[in-house]
Amino acid sequence: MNQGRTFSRAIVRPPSPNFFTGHTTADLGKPNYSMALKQHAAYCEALERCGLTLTVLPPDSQYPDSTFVEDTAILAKRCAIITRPGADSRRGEVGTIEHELAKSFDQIEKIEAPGTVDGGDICEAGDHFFIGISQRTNEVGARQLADALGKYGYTSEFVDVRNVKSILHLKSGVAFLNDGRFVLIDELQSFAQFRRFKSVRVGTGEEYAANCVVLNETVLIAAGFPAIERELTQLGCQTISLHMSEFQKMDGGLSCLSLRF
Ligand code: CIR
Repeated sequence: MNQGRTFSRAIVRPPSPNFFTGHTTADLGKPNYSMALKQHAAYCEALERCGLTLTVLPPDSQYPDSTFVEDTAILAKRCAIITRPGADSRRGEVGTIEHELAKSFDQIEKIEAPGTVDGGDICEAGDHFFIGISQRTNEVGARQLADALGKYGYTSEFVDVRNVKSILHLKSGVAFLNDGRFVLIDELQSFAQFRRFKSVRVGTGEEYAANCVVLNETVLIAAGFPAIERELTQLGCQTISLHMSEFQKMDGGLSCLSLRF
């Protein structure tokens, strides 16, 4: 498997002042809004350093979780798929995203009720996609997504993470590196879907850092997790580490703050 994908653009949306009212299972306290804005700005700057041109949507207080744009779409090279987020309160987030994506994608598919899919459950690995079935992505949605991807020549397989209590989405615990390796939390190491690949193990206490983002020649990684960062560097990855504390408080990782294509 060789990802070989070049990214040139991303859509982001800074958090709105009420983003602390969004969904969370983390017990890390209330996010500090001005710090969240600073962390988001640094994130945007890192995307630009990786060569991406950004579309910055205005904060949307109607949807407190709307800064987590990744959950609203799956952007493959040959098509975009608009999701139907698993949380009721997030369903309306897809409207502006679809409008935005119509400017760049000729082929747009949609997940329909009763299917639900959150983009955070979808791990792209070249022309193959791992589709997490989670508390947010249901089997109907996963099947619709697999069919939609299949229309464009992509293959996929399901990974049921409903019993992996430490993660909200599949990608909270896995990332695909360009060289065909997976970054994996311990609980996913034994999954048959990943056993056939080389992996980088994320140790105890560093699980949050499994959600890293490969962008062209660079890997974005959450700051404060030295063991995994050292390991990636030793594998030859060029890394940029970013402070994510305020988004972590709302169950958000690095990947969920952008839609990259
Ligand atoms: C939610 O629970 O929906 C948001 N507070 C966090 C979403 C994180 N999204 C992601 O990891 N892709």
